[in-house]
Amino acid sequence: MVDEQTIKEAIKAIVDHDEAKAIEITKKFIEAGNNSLEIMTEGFIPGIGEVGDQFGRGLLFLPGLVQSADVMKKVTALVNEALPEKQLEKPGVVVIGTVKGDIHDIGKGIVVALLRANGLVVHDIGRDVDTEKFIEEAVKVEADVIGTSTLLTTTMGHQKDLEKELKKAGLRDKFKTIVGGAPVTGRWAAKIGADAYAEDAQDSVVKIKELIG
Ligand code: B1M
Repeated sequence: MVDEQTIKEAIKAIVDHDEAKAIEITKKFIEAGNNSLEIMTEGFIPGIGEVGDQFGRGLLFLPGLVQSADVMKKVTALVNEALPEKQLEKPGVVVIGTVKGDIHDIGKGIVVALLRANGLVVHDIGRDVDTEKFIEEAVKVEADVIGTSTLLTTTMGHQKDLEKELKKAGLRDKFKTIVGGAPVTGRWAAKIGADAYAEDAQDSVVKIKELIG
C-alpha cells in the first residue's frame, strides 16, 4: 500500500522529469521493505500516463516527453532489480519484444522483469523487432510463448503479421502467442487470432502461466 503523499510525489517527479527525486522516492520505498511494483503501478505509471496526456493535448513537446521517459527508465531499472524471485520446477520459455517500427519499451521491460521474477525463462529481443526475428528466435530457443508489445496504433498490425507468418511457416501450433501494449485489447487479440491478451505485467504472468498450463 502506497500512501497518498508518496503517490503524489512520484507522479510529480515523472511529470517534472526530476530524476534525483524519483530515485530518492524509489529507494526509500524499497528500503522500507515494500513491494517495489506498487510504487511503479500506483505512482510512476500514472505519472508517465499524465505526461502522455499532456503530450497528446499539445501541452508538452517531444523533448519533455523524452526527459520524463528517461527518468521512467531509471526508476524502472531500480524497481525491476528489487523484485523478489520465485523458482519453477519446469519453467516455461518466452520470447518477447516490441514490434517493428515501435521503440516504446518501458512497459515491456516491466513485463519481462515480472515474468523472470515469477520463474519464467525470458528471451527479450528488444524493440523495433522484425516479425521474422520473433519467429527465428522462438524456433532457436524452443519457446513456449511468443509475446509482442506495441504502443502505437500504426504498428499494431505487426502483431497480426506474426500470426500470418507463423501460419505460413507451418509453425502456428508450435507456439502460443500473447499480445499487449496500451492500444491493444482482448478484442484485438481475438480478431487477429492471438492466444491471449494481457492488460499489464501482473496479468501477463497469469495469462502466460495459463497458456503454458
Ligand atoms: Co510515445 N507515444 N511516441 N514515446 N509515449 C505514446 C504511446 C502516445 C499514446 C502519446 C500520446 O500521444 N498521448 C502516442 C501514440 C499515439 C498512437 O499511436 N495512437 C505516442 C507517440 C505519438 C510517439 C511518437 C510518434 C512521438 C513523435 O516522435 N512525434 C514517438 C514514436 C517513436 C516510435 O516508437 N517509433 C514516441 C516516442 C516516445 C519516447 C521515445 C519519447 C518515449 C518511449 C521511451 C521508451 O519506451 N524507451 C515515449 C513515451 C514514454 C510515451 C508514453 C508517454 C508512455 C508510454 C509508457 O512507457 N507507459 C505514451 C503515452 C501513454 O501510454 N499514456 C506514449 C508506461 C508503461 C508502464 O505502460 O507501455 O502501456 P505501457 O505497458 C504496460 C501495458 O500496456 C502492458 O504492461 C505494461 C506494464 O503495466 N504491456 C504488456 C505492454 N506490453 C505488453 C506486452 C505483453 C503484455 C502486457 O505481452 C507480450
